[in-house]
Amino acid sequence: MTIQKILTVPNPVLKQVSRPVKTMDDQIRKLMDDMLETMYDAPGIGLAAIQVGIPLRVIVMDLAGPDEDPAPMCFADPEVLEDVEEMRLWEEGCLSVPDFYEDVERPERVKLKYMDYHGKEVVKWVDGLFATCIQHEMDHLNGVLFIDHLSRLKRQRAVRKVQKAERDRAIEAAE
Ligand code: K2U
Ligand code: ZN
Repeated sequence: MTIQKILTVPNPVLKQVSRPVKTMDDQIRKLMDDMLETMYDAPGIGLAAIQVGIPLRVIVMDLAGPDEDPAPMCFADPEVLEDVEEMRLWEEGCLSVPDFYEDVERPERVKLKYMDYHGKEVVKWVDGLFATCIQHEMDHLNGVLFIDHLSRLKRQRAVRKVQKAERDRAIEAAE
């Protein structure tokens, strides 16, 4: 398995709309395996394929706590079939917008349809952190970042903060 580089804002690749997988095969499973290794290394609890530069509708997640056994989940071509009116506020972060966190409101439950690691179709309702995270990741598949749900001022602050941190790292590395 291979750890991939995670793209960060303002990389325009992150704004691309990803293509459907349609059928599961070993190449997609290898991508999912690499994404899981990349996510655990970051560390994070979710990752969309576009974040490692692959414009395919593939997501991996693991919501297990630090004292629990890993519980990796893989999703291909996920769709939200239904959601609820009740909204939930959650302080979100993103591996493509490092060290920036802001509250985002999303439907607290969604009915999800997707193809699993073995190509089986799954339909189920999810809620809590699962609902928040899968909606955050599905936004990535449509070229949308969580900062796109914020005011322009907050979004600009986030991008400037990431760019400054990357400049400072480059200067430190050159010294
Ligand atoms: O898309 C990503 O970069 C993965 C996010 C997933 C996430 C976003 C919002 C809310 C929950 C999860 C990263 O895992 S960000 C790191 C993180 C971890 C736990 C809770 C919040 C953020
Ligand atoms: Zn993200």
